[in-house]
Amino acid sequence: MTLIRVPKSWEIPDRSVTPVDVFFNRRRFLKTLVGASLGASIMPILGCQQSGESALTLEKTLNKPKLNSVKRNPAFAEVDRPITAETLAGRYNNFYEYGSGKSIWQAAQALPAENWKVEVTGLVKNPRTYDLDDLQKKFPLSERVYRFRCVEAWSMVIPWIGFPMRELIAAVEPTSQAKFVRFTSYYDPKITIGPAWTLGRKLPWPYTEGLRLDEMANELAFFAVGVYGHLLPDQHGAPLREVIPWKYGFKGAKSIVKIEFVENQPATFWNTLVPNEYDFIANVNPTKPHPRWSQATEKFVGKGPNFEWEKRATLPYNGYGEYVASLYV
Ligand SMILES: Nc1nc2c(c(=O)[nH]1)N[C@H]1C(S)=C(S)[C@@H](COP(=O)(O)O)O[C@H]1N2
Ligand SMILES: [Mo]
Repeated sequence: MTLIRVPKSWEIPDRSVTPVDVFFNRRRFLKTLVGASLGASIMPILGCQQSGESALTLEKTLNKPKLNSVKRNPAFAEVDRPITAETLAGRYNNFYEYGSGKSIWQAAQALPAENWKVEVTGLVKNPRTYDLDDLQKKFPLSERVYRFRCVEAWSMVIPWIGFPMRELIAAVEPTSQAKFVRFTSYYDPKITIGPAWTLGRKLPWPYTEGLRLDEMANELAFFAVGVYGHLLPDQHGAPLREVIPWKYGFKGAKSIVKIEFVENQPATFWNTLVPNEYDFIANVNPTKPHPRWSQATEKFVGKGPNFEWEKRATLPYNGYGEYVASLYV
């Protein structure tokens, strides 16, 4: 197990990490070349993007119904660094269902977010299937500005809109047997066109993640239905995703279709694929390096509209120790 390496586009040792802005510009440059050589007819999206008369611009994908009446929670109104530009967060994503690169915002528009249903099931007194309307009626929405830290060592600050996970716990009432929760993301290989195999290993689709129940009940654990003042764009995991700000980003499953309360620690996507690199707990921890790179510092992207970034010291628990450190003593 420990000998198997599954390098993803971003899994590169710290010493050879390409600055994010350079990486992005190079990718765009390469795509432009590819688009030019293949011709606009087989690359319609790229072709449109370049001519500016686009069927699918980034702005269109971000233009979701506004959540105007939602108030920012004063306890989470700001952090120690600026909010990342929406047009940056919306075009630099991880969403393997739509591809292993960062530029999945176009491919993710295939996600059928309309008439969404999420099944809440398992060891609960009140199992129930909710649609997005039910969720918004049942759970009052608020906005929280959270730091966001990917295990790849880039970070952002994102203004999420949603509701605390503990509200769902109160509604469905897990039984005393329930010790963990498992989240399953939408998966349909006809639509989610991301890789099925990597280096001879089958990816354990669908994407799943999990938490201990006491982690889920923590004040910070959040379900997002919106971001930047409107409903979630598809690339951010519409219409419902987890946000766990003290853990690495991969813990936050996108486009959730199922929430199961279970007795034993559930298998999860990255932990199943590469267990020695992605543990179940995955708390942000500057003193615990990833096997292939340091986690002592991070590249904060949020200084401007593009990939201007600054190097920052990684904060234990991503800066949320006062809320969560007691969970891990
Ligand atoms: N279903 C699903 N959820 C996912 C992922 C994914 O590939 N599939 N990637 C994770 C990772 S590694 C990160 S860093 C965040 C990225 O969220 P963002 O694109 O909204 O910034 O989503 C997480 N949730
Ligand atoms: Mo990530």
